[in-house]
Amino acid sequence: MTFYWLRNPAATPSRARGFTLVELLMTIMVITVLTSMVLFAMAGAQNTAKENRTRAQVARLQELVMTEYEQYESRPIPPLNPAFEAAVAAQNVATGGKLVAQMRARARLEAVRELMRMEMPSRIDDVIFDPAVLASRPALNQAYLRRINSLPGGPTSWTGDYQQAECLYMIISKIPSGDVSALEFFQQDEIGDVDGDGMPEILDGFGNPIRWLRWAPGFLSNKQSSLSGDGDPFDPMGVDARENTVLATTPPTRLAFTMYPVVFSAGPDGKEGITMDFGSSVNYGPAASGPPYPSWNASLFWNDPYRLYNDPDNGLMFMGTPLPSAPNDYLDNIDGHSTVAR
Ligand SMILES: [Ca+2]
Ligand SMILES: [Ca+2]
Ligand SMILES: [Ca+2]
Repeated sequence: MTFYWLRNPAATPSRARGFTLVELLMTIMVITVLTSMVLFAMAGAQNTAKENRTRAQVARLQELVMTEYEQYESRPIPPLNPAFEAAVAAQNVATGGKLVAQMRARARLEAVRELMRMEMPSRIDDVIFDPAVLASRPALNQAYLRRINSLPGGPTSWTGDYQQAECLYMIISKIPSGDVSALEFFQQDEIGDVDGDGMPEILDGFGNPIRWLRWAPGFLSNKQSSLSGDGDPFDPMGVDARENTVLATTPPTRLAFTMYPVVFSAGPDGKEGITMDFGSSVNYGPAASGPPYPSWNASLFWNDPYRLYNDPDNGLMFMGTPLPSAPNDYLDNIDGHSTVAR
């Protein structure tokens, strides 16, 4: 039996129907939403990777500076400036010779603070200012000076931008690790010179210089607080008058307390949002405007861990204090106090 297909014009199927405009628009919308979801997820993953990398870098740097910092508790003191020694002796005479041990402790404390300032700098002035307590510049500080002096544009071509990061780089470059420096722990692409002044910085996952503050009394964390009740471990005899000055807050605030250096990244937003040594030395508040600075010599102020910075926008501030003028900038920072357990 044979069937013949009879052409019936009425039965001819119409050409495959196209998409209507609404369907097309719906399809485009769905594709757009899916694409943006994928892109968003990818960007999120990239940001997480950058954050993780930064966290690891900050933790490593924090460990390195903590190891150096802790050594100063038992650091032998080099010869002192004769003028400083004479001032110590005069004080001892004035107290009837009864405070010899305290005076020695005082001299040691001032010397240790100056060693830290010159060997673990976090600002340009820390490196270049003359010693006031020590008889001469420590060898490590002289090495830093040689580096600055060898800049193609001379020592003054070292700019204040990222100075905390540039100091951190110099410190790490001089920490020995076997036959090489601790800088070898870092890849080539982790080192840069964002401000192009010839002084390198270690860069975080977002490409911004990783900074540090040796002393940051305004930086409150799970590790350090003026409310903690812990005294300065470098001043076991409490010879800094502030060691015994406690403000009647609840709980009581100490003017001298245990501080830890803090290494930090400005985070994804690239803004640090805390008080640092932004400006020149004239911006620092001396004893009169800060907490009482017990000193035989006003220039010892440069070695004062609790010195104040006169911020043009925010007034007198302790280093490390979140900036009231930009209260959200510090929130995404990645700091060594929260990345390191010790
Ligand atoms: Ca610079
Ligand atoms: Ca630089
Ligand atoms: Ca930030």
